[in-house]
Amino acid sequence: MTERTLIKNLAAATDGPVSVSGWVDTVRDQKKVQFVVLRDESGAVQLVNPRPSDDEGNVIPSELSDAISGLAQGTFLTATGELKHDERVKLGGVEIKLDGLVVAGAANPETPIADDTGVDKRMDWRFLDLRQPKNNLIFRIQTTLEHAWRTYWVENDFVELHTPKLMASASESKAELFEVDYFEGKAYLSQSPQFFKQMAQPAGFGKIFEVGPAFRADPSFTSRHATEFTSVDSEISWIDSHEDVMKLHEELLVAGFQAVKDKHGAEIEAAFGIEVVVPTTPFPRIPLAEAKRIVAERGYEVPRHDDDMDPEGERQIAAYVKETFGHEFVFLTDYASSIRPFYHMRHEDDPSLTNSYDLIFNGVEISTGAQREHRVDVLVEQAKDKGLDPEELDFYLDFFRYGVPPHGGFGMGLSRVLMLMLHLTNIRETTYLFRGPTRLLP
Ligand code: AMO
Repeated sequence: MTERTLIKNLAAATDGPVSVSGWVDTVRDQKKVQFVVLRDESGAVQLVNPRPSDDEGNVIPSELSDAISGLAQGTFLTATGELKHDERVKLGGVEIKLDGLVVAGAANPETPIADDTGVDKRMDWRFLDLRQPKNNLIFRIQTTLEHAWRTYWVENDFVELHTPKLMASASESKAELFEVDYFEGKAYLSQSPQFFKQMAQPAGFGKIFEVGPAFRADPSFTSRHATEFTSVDSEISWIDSHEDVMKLHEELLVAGFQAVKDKHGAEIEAAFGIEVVVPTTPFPRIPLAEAKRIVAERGYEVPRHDDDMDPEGERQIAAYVKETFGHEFVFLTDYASSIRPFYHMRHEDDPSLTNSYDLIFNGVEISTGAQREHRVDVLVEQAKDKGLDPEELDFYLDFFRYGVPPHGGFGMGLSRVLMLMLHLTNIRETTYLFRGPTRLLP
């Protein structure tokens, strides 16, 4: 049997016998000739079968013609035939004149989703939804993005870690904690690699990164929250302030966006109608208090119930930054201690503020970063200040008792970055299999 050729390689192949494997996109079953558009992971090609006829032009039934007539959309098959270059063929300038078909997995004739199906039902049938070239492209972009990040980290001597996802305690808010039975006791699913990526600093690793799952028992049904998401984390030693973390963060993003633009820029423009903009550095930085003043001047008052920026405030400040600096990113810095975790370092001269930031991209938070408090006595006080019991945190506090360098880092939601890069409005689109309060399948 002829070896399989990927569809994208047909244009460069010479005319002659060829074999392709994929799934049926469409069948046009005409009286004199049949066309099948076959798709694989690399593209689509037209298969053609002129129906055999007798001298008077009457069509003679054939097994191949019957097989084509019976093909349901979505059927996976291997097709063999003669490759022919023909400029008139709109789809890639080639077609394959069929000799035979071998069906590997037939599809049910009724497809449960269509082009106008809503996002939740599409998620029910995610494997069918992902056959759409546009959706498939999202995950090729994700691969390129992660690869570029990894390349950056590796070239800059970062160590890759895989921290445990089964934990003895919370690492972020106790409210969003998944509890699981663990033999005679309980364990918790990791909300963030926070404690263990910090541990790598007294462990002497210097610079680390992790791309891994994080779990949050967040009951909300927003377009940007999941109960399980991929967290992109990095942590570095010997920083002077969160400024050093922001520098790392922006360099990493530039490397990732440049790689995506180079490899997929044209495809993204064709599929999503947008241009990937490689951000310039430095990204704008605005202290949170000033950001609030700016959005107030634009006529939006961030609700008073906490000291944070709400989603509308994030959109407003992003609009301001876009108008003023032409930038899609902005670091909001120096968050109030009242809304930051106990492990954020506070300003030397004003303990009501932290050495921290949120990174906003196209109006949505994609990341939190900070310098960590590494002085154990201060850390204990800050934990108490937050109503935490230092004894419960003893394993973590030990990391700071035997020598530790100043350090900091960030955590970033992978699906959010992709969603905002592609101007999509829901992380369900950029998550391979979304997990939410009412979704555990598929
Ligand atoms: P934070 O809790 O802000 O910080 O999370 C960091 C980033 O992770 C993403 N994210 C989520 N994505 C989808 N669904 C969720 N439920 C969800 N929760 C968070 C967001 C967010 O900006 N330990 C700190 C980080 C650090 O300081 O290094 C942390 O987890 O993109």
